[in-house]
Amino acid sequence: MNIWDKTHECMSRDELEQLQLERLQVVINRVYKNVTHYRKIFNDLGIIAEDICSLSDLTKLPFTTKDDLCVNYPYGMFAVPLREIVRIHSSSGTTSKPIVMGYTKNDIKIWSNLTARFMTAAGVTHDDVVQITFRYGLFTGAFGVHYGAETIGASVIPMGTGNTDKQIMIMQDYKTTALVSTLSYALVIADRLEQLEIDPQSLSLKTGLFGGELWSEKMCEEIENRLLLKATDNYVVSEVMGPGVAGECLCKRGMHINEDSFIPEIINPETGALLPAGSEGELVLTTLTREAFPMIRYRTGDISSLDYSLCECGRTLVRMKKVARRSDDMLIVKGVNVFPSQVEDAIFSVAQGETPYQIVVERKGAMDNVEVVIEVTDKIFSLELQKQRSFLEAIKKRISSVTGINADVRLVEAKSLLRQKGKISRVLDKRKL
Ligand code: DLL
Repeated sequence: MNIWDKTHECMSRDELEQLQLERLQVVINRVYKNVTHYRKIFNDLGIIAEDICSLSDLTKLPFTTKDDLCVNYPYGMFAVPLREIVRIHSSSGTTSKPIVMGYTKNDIKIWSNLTARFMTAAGVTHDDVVQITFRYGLFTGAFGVHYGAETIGASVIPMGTGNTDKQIMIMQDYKTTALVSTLSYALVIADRLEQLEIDPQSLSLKTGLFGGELWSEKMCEEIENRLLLKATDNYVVSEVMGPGVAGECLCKRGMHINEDSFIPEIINPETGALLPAGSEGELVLTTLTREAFPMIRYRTGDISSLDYSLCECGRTLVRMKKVARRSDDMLIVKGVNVFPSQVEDAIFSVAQGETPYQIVVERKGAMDNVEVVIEVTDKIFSLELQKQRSFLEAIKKRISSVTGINADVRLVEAKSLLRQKGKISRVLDKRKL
């Protein structure tokens, strides 16, 4: 089994912790000097950089949340001037404004190498032809993996999303060996291959790198059998970097976290208390190598646990279990993060006030489907049919522009949505993940 960076992926725990502490102290000094948000919080709490003498002192520091990042939109959390930023990405915030992440030249270099690590761990080499079906653009997914694959020396096909028939044609003709996608999109490809009566044996696929969303062992087996490849999971958090935070090796006993770049902690999501090794709780990450956008104790909202036992692959990096669920109400729909609050804002802004609604998420075949069901109110009822249609269309457009997903929007009779203690639950997630 190949290892991309033996020095950092196979360090003894003592060496690793020494490196983490040195890097952490540098980060603390930098954010204090350069990021007003952190300077203010540290001053309020009376924390000085010298207070951080050991890794366990990390718990003295405050958490960073998505809301902190939203408040500091767009560039407030940057630790370098804009002229040093060479790339800007964004991810969904809890409000209608996204979170904006910046990268220096060096950040991109480090990111590419961290991504190269999990791709190598999944079996990718310079002999591979890598087809990337993530969306290119503001999302971190496609570019992160793209640069990682190029760093390895593989041949990259930057397909982007959609157009499944063309994806399949290219997969056949260009002899794709490694497929980068969400697992649900890989299932769509498998369904289409069946419809077109294309035998997967006739393809050259060997490796599937599936990140960005929750998937079960059962789904993994299904895709391995249908596409005849080895599937591994990898974990993406844009706020701390993008893809390359953690990824499975072929032993598939959890995703190795790149601990020389991120310190992981598991906390009780209710109290914020640090939990002992092996406990299930919310994953918190502190970046150690990000120059432009350092993050101290970032609350990912993902529930997982850490396994420090040694892995047969030879990597000493801790493994995080597959994400079990979210600690908040964030939905992941076709790999896109959606907060119910964003959808609610979209509905209320078009309706010019509160109106009863429910978000219904289902899986239709392999794909997620979102429907927003809105109860007819007197105000809506009084609109003529044409105006009702434009009203629904305007909500659909607004949801799409804020969240990036296409939802079906329809009206239902007044008082027809199920109420519990007089309240409609905002989300009905019917998917069995
Ligand atoms: O955009 C994730 C993505 C990448 C989607 C590529 C599609 C294609 P973020 O918007 O930063 O990144 O979303 C990060 O996605 O906190 C988890 O809740 C979830 N997530 C990421 N990887 C996994 C995974 C994209 N392997 C959020 N398993 C994270 C389960 C995952 N959930």
